[in-house]
This record gives sequence, C-alpha cells and structure tokens, in this order.
Amino acid sequence: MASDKNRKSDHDDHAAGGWGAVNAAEKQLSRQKILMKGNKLLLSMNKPGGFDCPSCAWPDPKKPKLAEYCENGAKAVAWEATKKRTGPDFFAEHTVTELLTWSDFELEDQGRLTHPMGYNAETDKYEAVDWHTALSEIGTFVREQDRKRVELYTSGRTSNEAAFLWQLYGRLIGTNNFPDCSNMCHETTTVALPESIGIGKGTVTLDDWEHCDALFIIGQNPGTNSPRMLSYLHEMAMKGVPIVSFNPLKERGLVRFTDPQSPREMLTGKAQQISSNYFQLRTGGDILAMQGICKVVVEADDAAKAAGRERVLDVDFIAEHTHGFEAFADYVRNLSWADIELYTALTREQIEQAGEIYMKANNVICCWGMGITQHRRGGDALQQIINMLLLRGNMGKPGAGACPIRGHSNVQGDRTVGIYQKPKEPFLQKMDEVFGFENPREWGHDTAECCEAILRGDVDVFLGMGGNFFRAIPDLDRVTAKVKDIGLTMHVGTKLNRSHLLTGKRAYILPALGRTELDEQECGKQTITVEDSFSMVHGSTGMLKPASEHLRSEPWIIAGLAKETVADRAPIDWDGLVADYDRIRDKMEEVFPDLFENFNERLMVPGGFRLPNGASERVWNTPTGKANFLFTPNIKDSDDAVPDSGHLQLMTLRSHDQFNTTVYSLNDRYRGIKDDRMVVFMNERDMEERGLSEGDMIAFEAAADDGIERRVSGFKVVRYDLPQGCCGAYYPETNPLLALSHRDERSNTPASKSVPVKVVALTQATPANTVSEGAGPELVPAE
Ligand SMILES: Nc1nc2c(c(=O)[nH]1)N[C@H]1C(S)=C(S)[C@@H](COP(=O)(O)OP(=O)(O)OC[C@H]3O[C@@H](n4cnc5c(=O)[nH]c(N)nc54)[C@H](O)[C@@H]3O)O[C@H]1N2
Ligand SMILES: Nc1nc2c(c(=O)[nH]1)N[C@H]1C(S)=C(S)[C@@H](COP(=O)(O)OP(=O)(O)OC[C@H]3O[C@@H](n4cnc5c(=O)[nH]c(N)nc54)[C@H](O)[C@@H]3O)O[C@H]1N2
Ligand SMILES: [Mo]
Repeated sequence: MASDKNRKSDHDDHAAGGWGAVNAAEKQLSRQKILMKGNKLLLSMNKPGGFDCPSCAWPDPKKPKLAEYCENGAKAVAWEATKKRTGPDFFAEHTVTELLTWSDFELEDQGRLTHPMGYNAETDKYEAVDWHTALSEIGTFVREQDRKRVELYTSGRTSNEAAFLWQLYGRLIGTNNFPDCSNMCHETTTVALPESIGIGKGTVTLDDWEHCDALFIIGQNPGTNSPRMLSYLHEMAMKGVPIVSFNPLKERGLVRFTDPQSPREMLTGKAQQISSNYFQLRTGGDILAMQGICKVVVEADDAAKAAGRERVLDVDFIAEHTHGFEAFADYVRNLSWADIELYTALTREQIEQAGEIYMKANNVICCWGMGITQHRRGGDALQQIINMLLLRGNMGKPGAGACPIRGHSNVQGDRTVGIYQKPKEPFLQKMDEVFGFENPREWGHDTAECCEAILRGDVDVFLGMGGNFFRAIPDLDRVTAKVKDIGLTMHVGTKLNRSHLLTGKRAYILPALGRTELDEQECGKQTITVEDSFSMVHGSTGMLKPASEHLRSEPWIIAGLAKETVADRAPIDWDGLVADYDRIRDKMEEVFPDLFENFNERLMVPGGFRLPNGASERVWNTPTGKANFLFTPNIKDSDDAVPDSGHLQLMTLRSHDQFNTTVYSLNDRYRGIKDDRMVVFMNERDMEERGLSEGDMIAFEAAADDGIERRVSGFKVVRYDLPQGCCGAYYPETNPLLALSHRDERSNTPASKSVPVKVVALTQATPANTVSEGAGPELVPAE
C-alpha cells in the first residue's frame, strides 16, 4: 500500500473554528507580511464606514462585534493586502509559455499586479504599457468588431458601481453577452426560485435568523465558505434550536464549532455541537429527500384530518397563498419508500426524523448552496425545498423562509444592477431613457453559451471584469484550447492567474484597486456599494494605500474603455461619473427608482438597507399570483445517481484553504488533508470494488454521453466517510471532466456536484506534492 499520509484518520476530528482558525489566519497574514496584532485593517472589516469583506456574501449585523471577521475573511484580506508584487520585472523574466506550467497557487503567490501589461507575441512575454495606450488599443479594436462576437465577463467581487458601468459599456457596444460567475453558481436559484415564489433571492433577514426555531442546511458548507454564519449557528445550537444538515460529507463546521470570539470556549477548548441531525445523503438525492419529508408531513396531516386532530399543514396559508398543492400532495403520497431510500441513500426512519423536526417547529429557515444548485436537476431540487417550506406557511413570516447563501461578496448586486444576458423590457426602456441610446434587445450569452461560442470560433473579443474565467469554467481543456483564436483578450484583475496567460491574438492585463484600498478620485475618497445574500445594500470604503501608483479603480477603467470605444454612441459624461461615485448612484437611482430611492443618503445605514422583496411580504410575483408547488413527475434523477451504474458521481469541492480558483495553501485542515490537492475522497466499498487501497493513484474518465473523451490523472485515493456511489475531488483541478452539456436544465448552471466519472487505477505511485494543475502526470492505467 502506498503512503497513507493523506488519510483522514478517525480521531482527527477537532471542532471547526477554535485556535486552529486563529493560527491559520495568523499564518496567512504573516506569509503576506502583515501583522495581526491590533490590526486596524481587520477591525474595520464589515463595519459602517469600513470596508466589506471581499470573501463571502454573508450579511453584516447592525451592531457589529469588535472583530467582525472570520478566518477565511482574514485570509482574503491578507491575500489582497500582501506586500508581494508582480511587476514588469517579473514579466520580463518569464515567458507566458513558462508561466503556464506554474500552479494556480504559485501564480497568485507572486503578489499584486502593479502595471497595465500588454502581450508581445514575438517575445511571448507581457510588457508594461501606459494606461492611455492600453485603453486606446483595446477600445479601437473593440469598436471595429461585430458586436455579437464580443463577450463581457463579470466576477462577483465587482462593486455595484463598476457593474452598473460595465453593463452600460456592453450595451453601448451593442451586446447583451454578459457571461457571469453567477452562471456557474446560484443561477439555478435566480431562475428556479422565481417560478416558485416570484423572486430569485432569499426571503429572510438576520432578524429572522434570531427567531427561527428549526434550521435546515442543505448542500452548503458554512464552516469554510461563510464562516461568519457559524457564530449564528453556534448561538442557535446553544439555545437548543434544531439544526438539520443534509450533506454527503460530514463537514466539520456543521458538526462542531469552537467560537474564536468566545473566551470561555477558547480557554477551555470546549466545542459546541452544531447539527442536531446530520443526514449524509447521496449526491443529487435532495429531490427525493425533500419530497420524502413532504410525504411525511402530508401523510401526518391526512391522519390528523381523519382523526379530527389539529391539522399539520397550514391550510389557511395553502388556500390563500399557494397554487398546485393537491397535485403535489398526491404525488408525494404515491412515492414509494423503496425509491426514496434508493435515491437518497437515507433510511425511511431518517427522513421521518427530519419530518418530525420540521413539523414540530413553527418557524423554519432552509439554507442551500452549491450542493443544490450545481446539478442537472438543481432547479427541481430547490423547488422541493420551497414546497417543504410552503406546506407549513414558512414563508413571509418572522423567523421563516428561504435562504440561498450566495458566493462572491457582491454576486447578487451585480445581477441587480443589470449584469444579465436576458434583460427585461422595462429595464431596457429605462436605460434608453436615462442614457439616450437604443439598448440592444436581443438576448446574449451566459457563461455556458459563451463557452460554446468560443468552441465554435464565434468570439473575437473577451473582456473580463475580475475573476478567472478560463479556470472556473466547465470543459476546461476544450474551451481553453480555443482561446488563442480570439482576437483580443483583456482581464481586469488584482493578481496574476491562468486566465491572463491564456492569451488571445492580442492580450492585456489591467491592474485594479482591491476592496481594501483607498479609492481617490477627483472629488475625493470614494465609497462603493455591495448587496449581500439577504438583499441588504451597504457602502464599503477602502483604507489602505494602493499596492501601486499605477492601479486604477474598476469604474475608472471602464470609463476609460468606454471613452475609447463608444464615446460617440451616447452623451455620457464618463469623467464626471468617475470623479464622484455618488453620480453613478444617482444614475442607478434613475434606472431603478423602486430599488435605490435616495441611494446616496441610505448607503451608510449600519447593516445596510434592504431591497424590496415581495415574497417576504407574501406578495407573489408569479403568473398565478401565488406561491407555486412545483415538481417534475420524474423520479429518476437525470444525474443517474443510483449505485451500480458502474460510474461514480464526482462532487467538485472547495478546500478550506482556497477561494474559488485562488489557492491559499495545499491544505484542507477540516478534511484532514495536508500539502496536496490531487486527492479523491472515496467510499470504502467503492474502493474495494475497484481493488483500490488508500494512497493508490487514479485517473478520472468522464462518462459523458457526447462521445468526447475527458480525462484527468494523478489523484491519490483517500478513504472517506461518504455514501457509496459518490466521490469528491477539488475544483478547479477536475474542471476538464465537466461536459458543457452537463448542466442544470433550466439555468445552464454546470452540474459540478454530480459529474459522472469512471475511476481508473494507475500502476505507479507519484510523489506526494503533485502540482495543482488540471492534468497531473500521466501514468499508465493498470491492466
Ligand atoms: N473560503 C471560501 N469562501 C467561499 C468560497 C471559497 O471558495 N472559499 N467560494 C465562494 C463562492 S463563489 C460560493 S458559490 C460559495 C460556495 O459555498 P458552498 O455553497 O458551501 O459550496 P461548495 O463548497 O462547493 O459545496 C457545498 C457543499 O455541498 C455538498 N454537496 C455536494 N453535493 C451535494 C448534493 O448533491 N446534495 C447535498 N445536500 N449536498 C451536496 C458538499 O459536500 C459541500 O459541503 O462560497 C463562497 N465563499
Ligand atoms: N468544477 C467546479 N467549477 C466551479 C465551481 C465548482 O464548485 N466546481 N464553482 C463555480 C462558482 S460557484 C463560481 S462563483 C466560479 C468562480 O469563478 P470566478 O469568479 O471567475 O473566479 P475567482 O477564482 O473567484 O477569481 C479570482 C480572481 O479574481 C481576481 N480578483 C480578485 N479580487 C478582485 C477585485 O477586487 N477586482 C478585480 N477586477 N479582480 C479581482 C484575481 O485576479 C483572482 O485571480 O467558479 C465556478 N466553477
Ligand atoms: Mo460562486
């Protein structure tokens, strides 16, 4: 048997948080040469007048604690505030071809970008260019292209102000091609939730969290991805509020947590149990798990009704506020327990237990994340969560509701202010009116469609506002092989990443100010705004000296591009808008009068102001005028998540030490992994069936139905506690395995949590520290 150094040993089960979290945060800060003690920077995070944490989209409380940040927020800030620099000297030393052999971690670890850079194909190197040259070369090129062959990508750290200008710029070019990170993330929510309740956003606020008496967390890993949520979970658990988790993996933060902000727990080493019930279901089993709970509730109500006891369903709510109840109730009554057990890998008793907790509670909140949205039938799964809530009127009353936990700190806001490939007519009319030009009406591309256009050779310009598109997308190898055919690629970023190195015929990297940095424009210090997962909008003001004098803010860069590309298409005072962001917000208020009334006055309200949210007031903006019980009468999950199908369902996961494609270190502390990202988490029986032992090396072969071979190699087997039929490995190393066509039926969101794969044993062991590349060293398949 090969080395078992990555083995998740059974006693390696410390609580989440605690000193481990403090030490890890400190280590990252010192790695980036930032002092932790009394650090003013961290203390200003998530406070009125301070800056919004660039990491996740968890809301800020009205009365923040002295230190309102978490381990991973501290890492994100350290990452941005690093003293390391990636300047022209660095680029002079390395060709792009050479840099492409570096790992994601090594690239970003070079530090902050300092100068605008243009690619020189002859030397295969990036060279410094001045801003004026860069902007005018890009602008001149863009204006000469067919507008339908221009793509504008947005990543979710972009502020409302920048995103609003970005969509204006794109529409002035004449396109609605706005692929967006959200298209790989919560797009499922954005599309499927309105069908149910008339709005694509969550319905709860932090106040509701304080009044809820049972919480369901489905397919979301707060301990790593929104650690500030853990303090709330901790408080609820201490009060005895049941917390019910549905997740194939026993995620540490959902099991036990030591609150680093509690001196008692830190001193005594005591940890609070978080989940009262943990259901390790099969990937993609959520549709039937939720329907199983609904079956329990409906049948309990049938019995109560027959016996003349108090009803279990909220019959008044169902009658007044919902549509489609009878059909749904009949459907779940007729589901067989054998099917439910087969598809969920849970027992009838477990589902009944969850149902009992649900029925006992008066106010229930359901949270969900990527474990729900990233499936072929993700939208269906989400609608079953809503059905469950509707049965007992858990929507639009204090302490209850739907709570999708968004990813990037402003991904929700970007969509609110117009980053959308399918804009609605009233919005376009307002845009026409306010900016004095005819906005394009034809729908544009989302991320999947943009990738398809690249594959067809139909893209001439790719403009990236943040993010790492060519690393985050599905079908990675196929799409990235085509980037060289694109006429021009441009990325606005803060650190060097792989997307910057996958160059079109011309290529530019434009360095931007980060969230933590002081943004000085003609009229003084500027504030930007963001919207969190709870639809709260608030200001964020950077405070650090910028990493380089050549950095520019995203609004400044967009205005610069617009002046060079589309100055003649509408009478817009770009310089005036950038001189004072209040003027950008005034324009946003004109375009969205219902959302942003008195925007500039309200942006500094502690905790932010809330955007209107119909469903939370039981106003249902759906075609029926009611909340809809929706389901697809098809029991077979199109993800084929049944055992014995010969392949496994691969979940592509985040480690505790990464932010999407940004890798902070090769460790995943909560899952017991050290110094390696090329691992696969497998069930013991699945290992046995394939003759695999811990430490063996494997390759993944995708089992897609389009006849195209997709393979990545060099993953080390780790025995792990997860249901048979599923396995897990890290994203983005596994992204070449995802067929573009393997996506949520409604929203095109890549089904990254149920990738059908064959696991092929390799004969020879590799060194432990395989670089975190898509394809590791190629080994010979075992006979
Ligand atoms: N530190 C850190 N914070 C982050 C990020 C980061 O990478 N690092 N990313 C940000 C972004 S953009 C996003 S979208 C969020 C992502 O945050 P999450 O929504 O938590 O996303 P993931 O970690 O991808 O996966 C969520 C969980 O789903 C479980 N899961 C997988 N398949 C299934 C399934 O079929 N059913 C169920 N019930 N569960 C399943 C996995 O085991 C995992 O625990 O976090 C944001 N915050
Ligand atoms: N297989 C698989 N694929 C996935 C996922 C998965 O779970 N599995 N998750 C998907 C999800 S949920 C998402 S959201 C996407 C993420 O996709 P992206 O949003 O495209 O990727 P990030 O890794 O968040 O982007 C990191 C880069 O952003 C830049 N950056 C950071 N801060 C700033 C800033 O302030 N301004 C600017 N201009 N640039 C900045 C830096 O250069 C950094 O390298 O990936 C998706 N892809
Ligand atoms: Mo995301």
